[in-house]
Amino acid sequence: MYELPRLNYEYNALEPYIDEQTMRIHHTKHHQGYIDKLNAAIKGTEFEEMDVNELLKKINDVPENIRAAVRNHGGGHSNHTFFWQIMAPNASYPIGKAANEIKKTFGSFEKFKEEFTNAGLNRFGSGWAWLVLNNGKLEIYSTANQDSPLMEGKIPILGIDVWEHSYYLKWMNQRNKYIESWWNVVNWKQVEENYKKAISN
Ligand code: MN3
Repeated sequence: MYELPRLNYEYNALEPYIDEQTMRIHHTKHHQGYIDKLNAAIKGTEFEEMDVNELLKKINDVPENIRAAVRNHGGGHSNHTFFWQIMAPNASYPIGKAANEIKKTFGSFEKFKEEFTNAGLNRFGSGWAWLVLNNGKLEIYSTANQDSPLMEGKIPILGIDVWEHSYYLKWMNQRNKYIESWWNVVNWKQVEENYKKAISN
């Protein structure tokens, strides 16, 4: 059975960029909701003890009668667990191998930021924008709903939740303001960890 992971910071720690109430509801209601529904879907199956990321990599082996539930709620659990980690108060600046590779791939950090921001802005409806490692190369793209890059063999390095529940209380309809603000809380140390782990796979 899956459980809600603790945050490494307080609900108000990302203020003023992400407000306390949004963080609290997002973590205790939305993320918990995905976990509850995932647990209900896999109860009594061979998938009960599996790491959620391994489960998503094998999504096509999951029996059809629970596949949609695992896709949505397993994706939701994995994506949010990842999301809490790539944010932090007093966020650093891009560092290390990841920063170098970002510059190399996208031309400059500013170019990267622009492309990633556009991926989030252009995602119609609910979903995520991602920086992933795909066959050894960095790539920006977006997914719908709670689909995870892991489902298509890509490794997430950085990601932003662009569902309205992640910004509506503070920014209302202004997804652009939310994304602009979010850059202030990106945990680049974790991004570097994610990148190093991904390239050593
Ligand atoms: Mn969310």
